[in-house]
Amino acid sequence: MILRDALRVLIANWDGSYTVPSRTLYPHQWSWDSAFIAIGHARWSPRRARTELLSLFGAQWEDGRVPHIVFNPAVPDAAYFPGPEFWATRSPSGYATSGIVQPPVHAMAAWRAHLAEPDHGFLARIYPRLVAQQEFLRTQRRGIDGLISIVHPWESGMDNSPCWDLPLNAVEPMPDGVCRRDLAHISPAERPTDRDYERYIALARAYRDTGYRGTCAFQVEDPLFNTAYGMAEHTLAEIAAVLGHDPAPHRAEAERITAAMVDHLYQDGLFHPRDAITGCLIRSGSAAGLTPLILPGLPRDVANALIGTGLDLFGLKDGVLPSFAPAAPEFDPVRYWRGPSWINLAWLVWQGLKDRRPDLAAILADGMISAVTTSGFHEYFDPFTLRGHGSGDFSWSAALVVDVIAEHGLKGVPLTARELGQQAGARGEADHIGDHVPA
Ligand code: 2M8
Repeated sequence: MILRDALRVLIANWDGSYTVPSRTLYPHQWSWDSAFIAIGHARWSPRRARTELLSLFGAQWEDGRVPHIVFNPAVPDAAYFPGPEFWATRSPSGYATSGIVQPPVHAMAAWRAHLAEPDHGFLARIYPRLVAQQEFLRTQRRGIDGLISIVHPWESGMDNSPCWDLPLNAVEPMPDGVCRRDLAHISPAERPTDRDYERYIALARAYRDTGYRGTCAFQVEDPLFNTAYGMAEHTLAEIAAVLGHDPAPHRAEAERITAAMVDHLYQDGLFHPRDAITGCLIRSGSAAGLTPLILPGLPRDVANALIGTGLDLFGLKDGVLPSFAPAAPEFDPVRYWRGPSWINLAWLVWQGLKDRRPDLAAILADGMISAVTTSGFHEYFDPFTLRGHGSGDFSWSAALVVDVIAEHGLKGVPLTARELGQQAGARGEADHIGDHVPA
């Protein structure tokens, strides 16, 4: 039943060559959403997974950046703010896009699509694009200690995290021209405040006015973003080996970034963001600080300490991972990225625990399944009551739970792709994905 429902969400949110995160709140293509969604698609329709990723990379810029939103021209301007008019830019292929990026989790998704159904042609097509995505980050965002910076909270993917409160204080809010559409769908108690939005817009406007290349008032080295970057290099090494390219430079880069993170972002059992302008660590209780667990080269003592922090501060044993430590004063169980549990964060930490602590990984997998079984495929969940918040029928919640069920199973028994398709009753749909396959 839960699988059938998950696939119903993914099918309903499919737009011909990609999946919208939500029909109401997010009616375009989002970058890291597409990667998480492709990870789910890979379990029941690898073709859909490949198409999802190729369509996103079809809007890649010449400098290698993969924009965080690719706008669908058929969606009215009033449906989402800030829309194409605000960003005022296009990809070389002609798509209206935003000019900022999101965590590069796409190589992981491409590799999973390939493992699900080996396709050399797909890998050969996507590999140079994934390399260019990393190259953009290296050339335009790397600081003196070798860490990658984000220039907007939206680039973290965890937009409203309390971690950004301090660096955002340096940004003058700009109420002019802010036209929130999100509140037409979701209660203000579950979304960022107007003040936060005014700062988001001020920052995005200032970056836009530099031609999306200049320096910004917000520059942060974020553990989740750098983890995604490092993981991308690990995965590119695997892909390079299949394609007959040299994997060694990717491995070396993955090791280098892991060491830089441990040297500069790790303190007292957790990774913290660092303000790249002041050089100060933003000591915080964000669950992003646990995601380096997925890096294979993480020193064992650091991994063990992270697990200890996961148990002490984030209640890992309860199976539901809050996005922010509940004991922290900024914690809010229902406001976007300030405490609720998100399936993508839990999924990343689950990946990091599978080899290191299979017992805890199993608890987390059951917790993800239990959240969606209790409340449906919500965008986020109150970590104590499991009540759903934000958008309903949210694509990555559905997609990643498909992945969890495929591997961990329902009641701990994994499913084969065939069983999964049969249970979901959607194989037919999987093969009919529409005509719009990216060139
Ligand atoms: C949220 O972000 C967008 C801006 O990019 C928004 O609030 O309008 C975040 O949760 C982000 O991580 C996610 O990619 C996006 C679409 O699901 O929504």
